[in-house]
Amino acid sequence: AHKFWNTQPVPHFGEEEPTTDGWVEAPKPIEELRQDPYPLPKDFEWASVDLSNPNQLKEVYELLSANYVEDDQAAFRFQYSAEFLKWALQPPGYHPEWHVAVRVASNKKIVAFIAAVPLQLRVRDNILNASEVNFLCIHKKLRSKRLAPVLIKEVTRQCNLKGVFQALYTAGVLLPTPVSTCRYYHRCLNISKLVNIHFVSVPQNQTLARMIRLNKVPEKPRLIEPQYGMRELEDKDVPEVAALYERYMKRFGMAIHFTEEEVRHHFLSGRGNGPSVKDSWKTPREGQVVWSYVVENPRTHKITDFFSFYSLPSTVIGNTKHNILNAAYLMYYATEVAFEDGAEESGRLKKRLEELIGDALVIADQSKFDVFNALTLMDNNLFITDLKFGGGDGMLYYYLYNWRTPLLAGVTATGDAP
Ligand code: YNC
Ligand code: MG
Repeated sequence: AHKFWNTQPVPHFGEEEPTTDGWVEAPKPIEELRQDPYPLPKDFEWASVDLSNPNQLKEVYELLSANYVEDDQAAFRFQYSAEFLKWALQPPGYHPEWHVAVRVASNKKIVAFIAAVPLQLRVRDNILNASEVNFLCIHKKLRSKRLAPVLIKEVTRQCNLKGVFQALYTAGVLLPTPVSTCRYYHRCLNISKLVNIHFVSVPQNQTLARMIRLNKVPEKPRLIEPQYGMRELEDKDVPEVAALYERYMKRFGMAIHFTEEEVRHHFLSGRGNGPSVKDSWKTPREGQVVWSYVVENPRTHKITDFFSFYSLPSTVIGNTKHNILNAAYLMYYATEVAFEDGAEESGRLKKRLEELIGDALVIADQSKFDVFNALTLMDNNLFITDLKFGGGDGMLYYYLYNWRTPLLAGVTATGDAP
């Protein structure tokens, strides 16, 4: 088993859990690296994709729409929007060479893809100049031909050529060897649609009407009232939010470090076109990928909290009434309200996170999302039960390439997104 992964610089199954952190394989000087691309089966060729070119963006979008990740029952398939792909794959400092495609030599059709983006990753006390690898996809007609290892080796070579020897990646499948394991949780918003598409079913001892009533969320976010000071994130908030993010992430064993420029990209640039409207929580913008809110203390004008979520629809496979499941995914958040006067008292953080994420649910509901998803990472375990999230079937495993570390309890990287 694992003919490919056994050859890679990752901890293998059956090895003892590491007690210290460090690379598996030493970094190599550039001149010692392989200079030419790995060979592909005949009839195929490598291409780097320029996602700034609308035609090439559309080609990747179409490959993924038809061939990317499905659940175990093949009922739903991720349908990343073109705007999402640009946002996720063109962060500050991105390299076009890391957007790797395989084309059919004769007709130039894209049949496989893998992408990496640069990031600074903190694992315990070490800051790594790493990449995040995502969107590995092979056309359904070319599966099980050992093409995936070739794509992985080629993107690794491209990372190495830029001096990057470590990577973060997540997958729904178990491979050697996760540093953390998370479960997906789902907060149902549009019950009748979710029942119709068999995302959930009405339990034996319940009725649809009762289920709808139990899952109803308020019509207006609580913290939007002026005395609390919640509003949409604005450009002027970026330095303060970056600092707040950094302080909160110290709680976890692994976190992505964001520069101010990266905060601007991840929390603001994905927000679509159109002005910041006063009641933006009711109406999403055209092409909006990310929703970001802050709480500004009305007295001190300090930003005390923020939260964000992104839109990732899925295709509903084989349903005649609904073909799209509109899902929101919890991204990053931070709060200092529970810590204001010294040490956190038990229960205060839980209460504050329930207020913040409770309002995120209201905003997502107003923006017509059917479901709001979260993973068991960061401090999510504090609020998922009381905010009525239910455990899903899906798992998400977190992996590090060429880096050993003892098992991590709380991770902060957020799933199938940057
Ligand atoms: C997977 N998801 O185990 P062994 S997640 C990594 N991630 O190798 P073949 C995977 N490896 O076990 P197929 C993988 N899935 O024999 C399978 N593998 O050692 C391994 N699905 O290759 C597998 N996207 O080509 C086996 O398999 C080998 O034709 C078999 O292709 C696989 O993006 C796949 O789920 C997933 O498109 C491409 O099934 C295909 O089945 C597909 O015969 C639907 O491959 C879409 C899907 C995966 C989403 C993701 C993260 C990818 C991380 C890749 C690893 C990166 C390492 C770091 C590199 C940079 C380093 C630096 C610096
Ligand atoms: Mg294959």
